[in-house]
Amino acid sequence: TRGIRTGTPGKLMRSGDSRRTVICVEGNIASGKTTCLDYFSNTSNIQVLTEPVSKWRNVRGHNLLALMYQDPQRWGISLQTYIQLTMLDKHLSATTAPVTMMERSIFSAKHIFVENLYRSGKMPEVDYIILNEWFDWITTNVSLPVDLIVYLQTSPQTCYERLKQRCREEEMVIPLEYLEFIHQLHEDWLIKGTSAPVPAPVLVIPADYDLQKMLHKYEEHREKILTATN
Ligand code: DGT
Repeated sequence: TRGIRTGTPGKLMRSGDSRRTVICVEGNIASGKTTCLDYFSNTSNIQVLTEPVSKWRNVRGHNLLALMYQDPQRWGISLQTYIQLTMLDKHLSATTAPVTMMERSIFSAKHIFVENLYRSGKMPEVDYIILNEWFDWITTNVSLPVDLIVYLQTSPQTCYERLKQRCREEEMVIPLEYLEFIHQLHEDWLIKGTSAPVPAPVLVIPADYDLQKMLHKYEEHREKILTATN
């Protein structure tokens, strides 16, 4: 049950929302978000919400993610509309733990991926306008609080190598330039602050290291992440 009600500044919000802390983990494709979430999922009091990629790969039998990579002009708006819905659902999902850690957010879906499709000429202007209007409506009328963004900062080259290693079928068509573009959009948004409003303070964790070193980094940052939100 969602328990949505109208909250004080007139926005729709989850009931009991005020006590919940929300952390979003952001970063390029294959930057290691899943490893980060896995690490924190072993911490009591934290509930981890992974990205609903499996839903995007199977919309009643349709692999929307694969369709988007094959023909972004045609399928970009379908995927982004669906991602926006699944992300909204995650932001509003009722969790019992005091801290919720999410993989990505409705904000990066818009500020990174929709922007990327539009700016690289792969999304018609009218599709972009419709997605913007939806995003603006949602963020104006629904309370989507975020308390901290953990940005896993990688080089596009590292992501490219990890991407090739993991061999996710849909992603085999992704060239290095795509990851460079996505990287730049993250930097503009979360580091330079030149593209779109950032919904929360940003903690940057350099994430080009191997798994063992990354686990140490998370150990090192653990307290900071948990207390930065108090
Ligand atoms: P990780 O653990 O850092 O390796 O994370 P990934 O790569 O499993 O997860 P993520 O979010 O980088 O992306 C999964 C796939 O979905 C990847 O092919 C990129 C794609 N994707 C994620 N969000 C969006 C979006 O809003 N729009 C588009 N077009 N693609 C997206």
